[in-house]
Amino acid sequence: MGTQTRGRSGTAAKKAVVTRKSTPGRAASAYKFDAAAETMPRAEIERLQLRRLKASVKNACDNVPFHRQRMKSLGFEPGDLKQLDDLARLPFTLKSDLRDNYPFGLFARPRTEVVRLHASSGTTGKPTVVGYTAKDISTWADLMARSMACAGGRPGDVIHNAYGYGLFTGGLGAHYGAERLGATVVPMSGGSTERQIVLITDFGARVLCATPSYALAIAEVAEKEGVDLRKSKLEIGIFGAEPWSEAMRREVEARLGLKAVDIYGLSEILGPGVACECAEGQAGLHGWEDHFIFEVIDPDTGKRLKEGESGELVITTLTKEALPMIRYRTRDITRLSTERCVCGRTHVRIKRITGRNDDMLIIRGVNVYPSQIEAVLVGLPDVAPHYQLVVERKGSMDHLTVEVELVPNVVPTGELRSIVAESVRHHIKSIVGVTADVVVKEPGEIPRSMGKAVRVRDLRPKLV
Ligand code: DLL
Repeated sequence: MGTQTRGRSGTAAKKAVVTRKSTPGRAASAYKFDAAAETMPRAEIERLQLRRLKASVKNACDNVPFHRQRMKSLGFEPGDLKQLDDLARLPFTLKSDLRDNYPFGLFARPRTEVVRLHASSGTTGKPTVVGYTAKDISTWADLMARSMACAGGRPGDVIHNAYGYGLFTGGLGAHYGAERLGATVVPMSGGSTERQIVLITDFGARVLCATPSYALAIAEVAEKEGVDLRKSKLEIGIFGAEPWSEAMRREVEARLGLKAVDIYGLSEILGPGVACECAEGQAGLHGWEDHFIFEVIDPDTGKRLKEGESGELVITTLTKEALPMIRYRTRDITRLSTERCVCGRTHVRIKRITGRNDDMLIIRGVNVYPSQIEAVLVGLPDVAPHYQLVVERKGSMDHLTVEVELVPNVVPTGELRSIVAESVRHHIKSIVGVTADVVVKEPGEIPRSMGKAVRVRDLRPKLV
């Protein structure tokens, strides 16, 4: 599949892939499209999932006291898994379970078999630590290569990787995936934006990997420097690690002259490559069901929701050795769809993640996700697509201020500022339904991110 097959049927896609396999001069290990895995009929996916689920639950039960005790207290044994629905009998795993078992308590392999650790930044308490065996790293590389190919990447591409390297899974995840794809990876990491632009141009990158907010920052700096990245070789952006809107997709596509594809993942499950959009459809991320089971639950009751209903995504790993996860509550809000995709892949689609449970602001009773505000702002005249939401407590009420920025090429008169402020206020009220103050800032005043953007400054007193 990939860009060669854009808009074609699944069968045509397979043909294109066969051609790609035999291209001379490519590394013998270069990624090969696995039609058997990616276009498997649903009944076959479910048979495979049940077989792998039994093994994964057994791995957790045999090797992780935390899981064993929980199953024992329910009188549940791995052998009780007779059908996929039996998974719903098992309890959820929470981020706090990882913290409570810090650092290696949920590992199902001795530390000596763990070849890599990653960890969250730990801004709230202890970091969450995740570990991988050599086989896990290889599975991750396979799934990232599959995701990149799904996004339109091809063996032989130059892939410019601006995800941060280090404990964050973005950099190394994309790196190993690009190598497994058979591409030439530029391990740039985040930052040094001027240099990013020089190397994207000079090395002829076809694919850019970055958070969408950083991709936009790259576009902005390039425009300031008079470099037109739309004329570069860039064709595909593989963007993720933070919520972003359709409006933002159109904005980045227009400013970088590429097709922007959404990629999803989280450290606790794997890192990037848990799910990825296809270039053909750009309509939801294919969740790789041969390695994971996806459920959507009502975050309040924990009940499983029907296909198409919006709720919290819960993921169970099927093939992870070092850190098997059973019904992990991601906090991410989305919907699932098993509707057939134009690309021919049969794996479930995870619709755009609108935000996290814990990012949701409740302003005077109205639920507000930053991505909803983003969708309003992007595209409004004279407003740049950079913003922050400031939440304060005024008396007993929460109060929202939206900080926006003027585009660079306007004269920032007082009159223009008040017209922009009024227009933003009006659109937020009528589309999102919340009343907000609007502060209009100078171009460049809203902080830019090199990784995940900080969209909310919550100044409310912390509850103790
Ligand atoms: O952000 C992994 C990743 C790296 C994904 C690069 C894609 C690209 P964590 O740092 O553990 O891992 O953060 C995971 O980020 O639970 C979501 O809340 C959010 N997130 C990740 N991808 C998306 C996306 C990486 N495409 C958390 N859309 C997840 C919305 C996303 N949110």
